[in-house]
Amino acid sequence: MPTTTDIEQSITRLRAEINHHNHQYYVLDDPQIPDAEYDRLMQTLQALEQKAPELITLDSPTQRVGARPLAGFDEVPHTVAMLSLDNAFSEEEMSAFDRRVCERLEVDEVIYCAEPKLDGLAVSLRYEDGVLVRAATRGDGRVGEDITQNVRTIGSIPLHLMGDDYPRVLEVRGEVYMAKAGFEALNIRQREKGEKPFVNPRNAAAGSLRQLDPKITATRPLAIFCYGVGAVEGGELPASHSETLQRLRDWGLRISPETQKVNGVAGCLEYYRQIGERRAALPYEIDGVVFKVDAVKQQQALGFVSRAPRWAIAHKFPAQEEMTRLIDIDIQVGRTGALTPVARLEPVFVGGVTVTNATLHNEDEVRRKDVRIGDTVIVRRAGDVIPEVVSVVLAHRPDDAHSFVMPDSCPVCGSEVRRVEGEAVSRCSGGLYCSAQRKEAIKHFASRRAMDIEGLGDKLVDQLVDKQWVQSVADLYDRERLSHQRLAGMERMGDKSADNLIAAIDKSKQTTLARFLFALGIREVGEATAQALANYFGSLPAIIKAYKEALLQVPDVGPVVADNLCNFFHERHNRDVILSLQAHGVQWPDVEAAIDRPQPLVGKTFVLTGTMETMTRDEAKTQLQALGAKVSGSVSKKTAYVVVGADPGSKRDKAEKLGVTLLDETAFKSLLIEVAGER
Ligand code: 5U1
Repeated sequence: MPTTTDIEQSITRLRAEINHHNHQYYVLDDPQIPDAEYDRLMQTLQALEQKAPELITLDSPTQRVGARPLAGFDEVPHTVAMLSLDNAFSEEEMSAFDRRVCERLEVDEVIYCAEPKLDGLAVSLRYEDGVLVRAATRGDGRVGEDITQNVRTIGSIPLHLMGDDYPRVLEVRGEVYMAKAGFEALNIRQREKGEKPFVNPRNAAAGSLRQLDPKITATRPLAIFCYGVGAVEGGELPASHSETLQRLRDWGLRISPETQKVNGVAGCLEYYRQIGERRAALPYEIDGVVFKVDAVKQQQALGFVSRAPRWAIAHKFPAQEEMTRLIDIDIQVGRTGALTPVARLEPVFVGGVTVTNATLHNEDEVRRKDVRIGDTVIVRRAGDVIPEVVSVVLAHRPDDAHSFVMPDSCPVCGSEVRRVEGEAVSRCSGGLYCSAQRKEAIKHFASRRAMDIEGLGDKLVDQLVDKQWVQSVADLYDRERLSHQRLAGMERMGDKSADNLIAAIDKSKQTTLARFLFALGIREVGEATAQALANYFGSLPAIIKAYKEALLQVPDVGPVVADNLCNFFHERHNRDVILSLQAHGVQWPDVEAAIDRPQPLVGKTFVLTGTMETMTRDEAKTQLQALGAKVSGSVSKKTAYVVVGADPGSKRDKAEKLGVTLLDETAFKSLLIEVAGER
């Protein structure tokens, strides 16, 4: 009879052996034993674990599938935001990106780390003490969904990191994708089962990860390439991105074999050309190449704008184009009343999806391209952007093709259509009288980055407005208008969906000032501007009361946005909606207003040059601005101080010539502490 210690030893040995073969097969693509032998090892381990179930651990290779189906996905806040990437669509845009990077870093050439951009789904994997404890989708970048159960079924994702020198907490970021062959095979199985095939590998990957039953995910041929890190605690990573990827590889994570360091923009363009040539032969779909500044210090000096880092870019492959017939041109009325001509097309498959509508942008564009109803047109789709009509194939123009005329009254509400001199856009003048504008305003209000009302989709909003149950965003919170009974009786709803929607609406009542401002849908007030307004004024009454001159003091607010804000809050109707929302319990905490804080550095201009050890340039800038200073990009006689980090550029020399005071990092930090103390 084998003793418990014998069993324990066998289990440990078998797990190590299986993990090794898993890594060889899924990560290195270099299997060392036949499948039958691997299956035998697994069966032996399963049998031993059945004999000693107390020895089963979460990271055992037998535990990849097994959990029961979920009722839904929990939310996971990302400790370090999951960023998105800016795009470049041409060599000129790539060169402009590289110029910006070099200018900011004050260097002549930068080393980049290049890798293909896969068309899949971004995920974050959290390892604690080497064990995979959580996997999440990107979501809105700040909060994602918990897909741990499903991710555990993916063979190329280790349940336990290899080696022993990994940080105590390590969040790994990567793209889960489905290879071309796996996608074809899956679609054959789908058709055989009488189920709908997937349109493209990306949709198949996303659909597979969003399965509530991990047993289904386990049957899907998913894989991962890891491309970065999020939170790191209890350990340090190397000083460059390329070395970090090598460490991830050492810990058993799958990294693209195409990853390569390149020199300057010339190196980037050459890499892009070479991958482009091999694109069709690659076993997975890619939609471009990602370039990242390799040195972590330089990444820190460059910092971020909004949701994307300044140190990375996706150079996309050219958009895909197809020919089809334009059946008609409809008018879409947007949130701000803008009328957009939309081409209704004979369905055409472009870049992996079937396209039936494409934007024509505005009246001038229709005229410039001479697009007529009945024409054969070229349709383009680039990445995730809305498909557009690029041009007309004149040789195919039929005799009865006829021109498009912008209507002079709104097709939805009949109000007069106006076009302001010098603007390309025609607008419905109906404002919130127009049900189309109301619908769009409500969709924007409920959207994820605004009030984040889950389950209030576009179709539901259309129905609620058409039934006249919801006339303004405040009506969403009115339980008489939006009763459980009414909601449950709607198309594709029921008791449970109605309950969930009401709970989501109630949850949205606790929000932030920035989200609320953004949700109001004031023209040209995007997320960043809403955040800047909230930081500067701290409360909604202060913003409503502010004159144009005060609004212009807010970073990023120019005369047009200031006018839009004044006009919006001047409207009685808008103020009533805000009051009604607050009366229904919508609330947010006030924040400390920048204007209330003393600003000891008002009137002083700083210039930052070189790389600091303990803070990024963006952090230094934010601190200086909070103290009232202006931060400029160039040195002049008016500059009060030039802050000099490591490897400074020509700004330091210029400052010396002009006799401007130079501060090294230590002196700069002392100054910050000193003036902050004065507040
Ligand atoms: N290959 C790759 N894809 N991708 C996507 N690298 C990469 N990096 C990303 C994203 C969103 O973001 C980091 C630059 C933060």
